[in-house]
Amino acid sequence: MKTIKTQVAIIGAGPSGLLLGQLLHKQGIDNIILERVTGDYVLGRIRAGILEQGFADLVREAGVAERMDAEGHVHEGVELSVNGVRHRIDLKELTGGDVVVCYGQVEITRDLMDAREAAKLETYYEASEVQPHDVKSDTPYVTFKHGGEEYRLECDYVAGCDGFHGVSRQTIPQELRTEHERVYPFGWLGLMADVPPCNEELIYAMSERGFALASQRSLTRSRYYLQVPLTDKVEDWSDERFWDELKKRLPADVAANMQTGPSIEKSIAPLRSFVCEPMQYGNLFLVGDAAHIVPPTGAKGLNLAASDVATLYKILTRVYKNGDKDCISQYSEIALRRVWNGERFSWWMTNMMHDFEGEVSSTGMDPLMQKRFMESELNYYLNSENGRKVIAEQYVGLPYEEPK
Ligand code: RFL
Ligand code: PHB
Repeated sequence: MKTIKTQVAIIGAGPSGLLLGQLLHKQGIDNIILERVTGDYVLGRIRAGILEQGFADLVREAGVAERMDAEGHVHEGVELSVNGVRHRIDLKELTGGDVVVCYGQVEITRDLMDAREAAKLETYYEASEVQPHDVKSDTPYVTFKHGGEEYRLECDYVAGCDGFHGVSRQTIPQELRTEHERVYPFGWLGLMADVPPCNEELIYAMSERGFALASQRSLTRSRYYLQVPLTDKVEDWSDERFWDELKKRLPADVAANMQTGPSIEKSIAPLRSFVCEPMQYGNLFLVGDAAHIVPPTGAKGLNLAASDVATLYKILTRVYKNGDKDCISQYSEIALRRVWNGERFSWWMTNMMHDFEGEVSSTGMDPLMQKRFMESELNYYLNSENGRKVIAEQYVGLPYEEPK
């Protein structure tokens, strides 16, 4: 067994692990990342596209913002369409200046990987059997296998940035964690194509045929989503069928101008709300999807991961710079406050904009009554300036809380 040492062992080289690693490095805090798959595999996961300003600022603080600032597009507004009627939410005006940045998760991950390589920071890709040990003690360690060799990584802290299916959350004894979960009765079918976006800003569309989202990655690359039954398979959806259905769900004038083309990616993601409490156990911290999942309707998943990273990075900086070990215990509480807010917003947006027909309602209402209430709620919010302000404030993201 080969023994290696660092200050913070990071499990997972997704955006959470890479961003945390970069921020800690900037503060002179040593870290090693252990990742189960290859870097290329990580970059093959097409996911988020919308970054809150807080996230963008954090990427700038990490010194990795050059490409994001050059190629990312600032969006000052977002549209919601209700049965073909378009409503614009002016994010900038309603929030007093806040906006979101449209820049893909793949791109941000690649920028973080490049920066990590340039700084010659250690990352073990294709590390198998990763397992944290003794995380309640002052001498935790993580064992793993790499290139046919067994390793013992000794560290002060373990950051579990290993996503929903990772090993870190399972390290917290079952009787000490509570997992809250809601699985929605539909999924999102996503399609990427090298065609110009159908609109300058994103359009979230609620329609009689179900939900659709028109998003983008650049002026020449579009990302679209359709609500589909969980029983559907990607093979059921030819490109032609996708484009036809999308046009029926988006406002007619938008559909009329839509450019279509061959897909370069197509996949179905299930929708889930999930929170694990607490988010820490001794010297192990859960970060990002390892601790919580939101349905993508509010564009909050990656952004919540970033606020966890911000909290943990500030706490660890205090520990190493000021010797203030006591502040460690604040992590879970601070992170969870923002997580629950993002969870609630994502759940609410999902409820208002999707077709739940067929799901047995837990409210005791018949499905049509439930649907009418949702439509009424959505119309109320969109037709009132106060209502639009509530959506705008949440969409751009609440401020990060500073540790005490
Ligand atoms: P990730 O990205 O899942 O990375 C975890 C990493 O850990 C590795 N790993 C392990 N490594 C070592 N040992 C083990 N035992 C391991 N087990 C796992 C994995 O290989 C992986 O590399 O989690 P992270 O870093 O917390 O990042 C979270 C985000 O990826 C996620 O929240 C977002 O993608 C969610 N999301 C969106 N978020 C937004 O903020 N805005 C959006 O617009 C948005 N759109 C989306 C989304 C997620 C989607 N899907 C498919 C889930 C759209 C979609 C369709
Ligand atoms: C995306 O571009 O992938 C995207 C944008 C906004 C969302 C979800 C996904 O709410």
